[in-house]
Amino acid sequence: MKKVSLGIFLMAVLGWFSSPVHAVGVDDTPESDRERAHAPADVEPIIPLNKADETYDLWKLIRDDLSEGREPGPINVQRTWGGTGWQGIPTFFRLPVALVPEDLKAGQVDVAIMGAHTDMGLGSRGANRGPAAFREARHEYATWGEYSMAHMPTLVNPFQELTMVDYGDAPVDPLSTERSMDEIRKYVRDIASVELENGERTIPIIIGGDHSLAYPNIAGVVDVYGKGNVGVIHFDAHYDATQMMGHLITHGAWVKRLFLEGLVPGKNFIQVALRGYYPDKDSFEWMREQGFRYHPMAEVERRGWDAVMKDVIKEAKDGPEYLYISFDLDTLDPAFAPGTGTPEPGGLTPREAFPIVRRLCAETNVIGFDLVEFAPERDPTYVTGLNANRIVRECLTGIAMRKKGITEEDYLSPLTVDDGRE
Ligand SMILES: [Mn+2]
Repeated sequence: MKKVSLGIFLMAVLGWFSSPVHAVGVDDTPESDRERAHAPADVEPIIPLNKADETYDLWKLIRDDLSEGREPGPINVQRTWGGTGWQGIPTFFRLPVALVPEDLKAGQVDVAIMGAHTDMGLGSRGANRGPAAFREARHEYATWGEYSMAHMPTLVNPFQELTMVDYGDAPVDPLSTERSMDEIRKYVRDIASVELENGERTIPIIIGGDHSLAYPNIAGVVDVYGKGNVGVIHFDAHYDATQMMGHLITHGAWVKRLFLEGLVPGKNFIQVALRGYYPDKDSFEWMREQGFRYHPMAEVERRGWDAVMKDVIKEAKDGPEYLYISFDLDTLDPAFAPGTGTPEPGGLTPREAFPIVRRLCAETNVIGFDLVEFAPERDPTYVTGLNANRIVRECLTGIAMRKKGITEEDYLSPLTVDDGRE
């Protein structure tokens, strides 16, 4: 009995089991009652919500005067022309704010960064403070506004090349992942729907929040670009295609949902940095059946990062026209990202992760990006925050390179990559 409880506890924490059979895999005695313990069909398992409660929809009710008395367009809320990373009103990178899609259109906004503070899909909390901590940028010295700095290896400054805004946070019911999904999906769709005069669309970047929100993020861009037209690069220690305790959406179930709904073809789903204990044997077999392409850390150990990175970028180009990147911070080794829900030793270093994110954003047609599972209260030194910040900067640099027409493979500035001596 004790053994079973411990097993279930561990699985709950790690989001571990891929089917009811595995849920009881710890106790495999054939006569186990637990093994047959399905919920009786005539029992309603959910306590209904009280729709008469005046706070029922409060979390998603939007003010109706957001555009009143002003021209549409991004709103700069900073008092100074620029400043240090920790100075000013905490918007993402101290960018101007946009409140409605008309602001994105009027400002011809290339990239809209949005927070989504989901935290119930984890079973191991803390990611709901991710967007706020990212905006706060406590130890991020890089300056902003008129003083913004170029990315050194490429000498491209995304803050000069791109028009970007902080689009605020998507509404999230802090007590329900399920209720939050449609709202997040709608906000992502709103952003991606904005057509720009240069023929592109506004790119949503979503700062999480637990990984459940990758489902509405990807569904939201698929609503705009069409089913089967968006490939996904999924950076993660875990494969996130299970279902646990009957929940059809959690931070470990969003991949399964995408497949159940036929939103992304298997061949165009590429996983990078898998390790630890999940996926297991059955899960790897399922992934192969679905046609997944996967690059676990075992492959990195055997072939080296450069070879794997090259293959991922090649595969990313061999698929649909549009690409979405979902970056779980546990991709990075816990040495560099302890502030995350399910840290897993043996991960990528920042030196490996930065170039692949930048190159994908520069060399392929990335139309959406999320950075998830930033749990700042488990991050006493803010090293996770620094790396989270930089991962997003690498992607912004890549998007800026693409906009400038720098799409050659693995571009680096000849000036900064070496000192020019033979
Ligand atoms: Mn994940």
